[in-house]
Amino acid sequence: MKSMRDFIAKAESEQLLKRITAEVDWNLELSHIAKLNEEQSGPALLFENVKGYETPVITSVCTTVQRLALIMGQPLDSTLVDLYKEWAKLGENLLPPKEVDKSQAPCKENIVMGDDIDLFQFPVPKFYPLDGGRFYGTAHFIISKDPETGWVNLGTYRSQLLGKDKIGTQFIKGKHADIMLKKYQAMGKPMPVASVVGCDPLLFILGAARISAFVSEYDVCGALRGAPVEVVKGETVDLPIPAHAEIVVEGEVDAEKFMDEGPFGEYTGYYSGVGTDPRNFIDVKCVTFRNNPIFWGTTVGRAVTDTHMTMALSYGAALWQQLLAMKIPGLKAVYCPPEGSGRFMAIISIKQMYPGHADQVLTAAISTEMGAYGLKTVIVVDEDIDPWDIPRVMYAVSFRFQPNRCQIIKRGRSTPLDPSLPINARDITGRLLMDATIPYDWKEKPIPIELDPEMVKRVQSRWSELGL
Ligand SMILES: Cc1cc2nc3c(=O)[nH]c(=O)nc-3n(C[C@H](O)[C@H](O)[C@H](O)COP(=O)(O)O)c2cc1C
Ligand SMILES: [Mn+2]
Repeated sequence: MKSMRDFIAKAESEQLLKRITAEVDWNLELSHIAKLNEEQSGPALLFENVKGYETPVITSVCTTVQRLALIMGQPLDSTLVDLYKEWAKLGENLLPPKEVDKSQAPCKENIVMGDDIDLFQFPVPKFYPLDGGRFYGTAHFIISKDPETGWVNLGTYRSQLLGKDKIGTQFIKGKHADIMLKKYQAMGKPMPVASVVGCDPLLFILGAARISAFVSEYDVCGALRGAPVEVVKGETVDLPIPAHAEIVVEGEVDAEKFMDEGPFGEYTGYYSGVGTDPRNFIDVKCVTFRNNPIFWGTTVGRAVTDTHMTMALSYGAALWQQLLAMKIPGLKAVYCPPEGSGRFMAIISIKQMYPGHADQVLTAAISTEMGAYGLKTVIVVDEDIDPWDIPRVMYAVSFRFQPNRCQIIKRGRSTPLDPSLPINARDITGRLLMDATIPYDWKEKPIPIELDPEMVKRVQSRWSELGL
């Protein structure tokens, strides 16, 4: 799968995509159809008739585990945990992108520069009534390059449409684009960037994934696909661009220039602040797009919908991979529930092998790249509990967990989006480490109640006789 068009063809042949031919308004209507559709785990939607526009809009690409499996090229009956394991296995063999000639890059079919640029030519949706405007970049990512090392980063940071050649940015502190932007600022230069809308969906998933610093998401995509991503040089920026992208915006971000941005209905189900804030923006210098481009959006807002599933896959896979890399024995599985956007809670099952093993896993989880940012609650369970089997996890939390053995970490890196913290004090979060295992070091363990196997057989053979 190299492009959004490949995804559409595959999803359609598996009946996982629906074309909407009726006219739909970009102003709230489109997002509300997508949101309600996603709440029912509905199909990917290709809106072919957006009021006032020729360009179609696709939404709900990542909403179900089945479609995540399709994107990853895995069997359609895979579970999220299967996908984490596959990701961790394939993700080891980083494969850099391959540069292709412009003639082989459909993203260059149309090139618009300077005064001719008008981003209002695309059917950019407005998602929720209190949103500050239309959001151009939701299912997109921003490409930037570290000025010192050349490391190329792909990061999904929302972008509001602020003018015909201006889109907002919100690089949260410590995100890779933020780290890079500060370096350009120190050099007194704006940062060249490119935003990509519409591409191999795996690239977007990786844009939103917590891949370690200094690693390019392009190389991870190559690893997961088993084939390098085909990239082409930007027209005005020295950045590799996915050759099969639908719409590419090239421009620069000046760390010292601001425009009013937001608010935006975030994946926490709340607004990230109380109103508009001054934020950096992309001054757009060039737009390139395919013939008949396809615009892509993801509904954010209240869980569980498209963004939450995207994050449940990439955050869970990253946590699993990063824990494996620590070479802790006995790890069985990890589950990051989509209800927590895959990022606020993790459940880990282990086969305990020594005293303190469960504690080691708990503290390891919050020390991974993924866990060190915003993960608030970690639960470790014994191997007889599947971490995705929430009723069984509740059983373990009820009958094996003991509050006197839990640990509260008072300070850790937070996300400014966490609505459980006051709006002006969201830099630092606490963390809860819950050991819901039977302690390894207990000499006398609770004796489980077993049924008598002979009697079970006998009763089963009499089942219909008993009228059951
Ligand atoms: C739809 C969507 C919107 C997002 N918006 C932002 C945002 O505005 N700012 C931000 O810092 N992270 C945002 N994120 C989360 C980042 O994509 C995520 O933290 C990712 O790891 C950033 O890339 P990086 O690790 O290379 O910095 C968003 C994720 C999704 C799926
Ligand atoms: Mn990154």
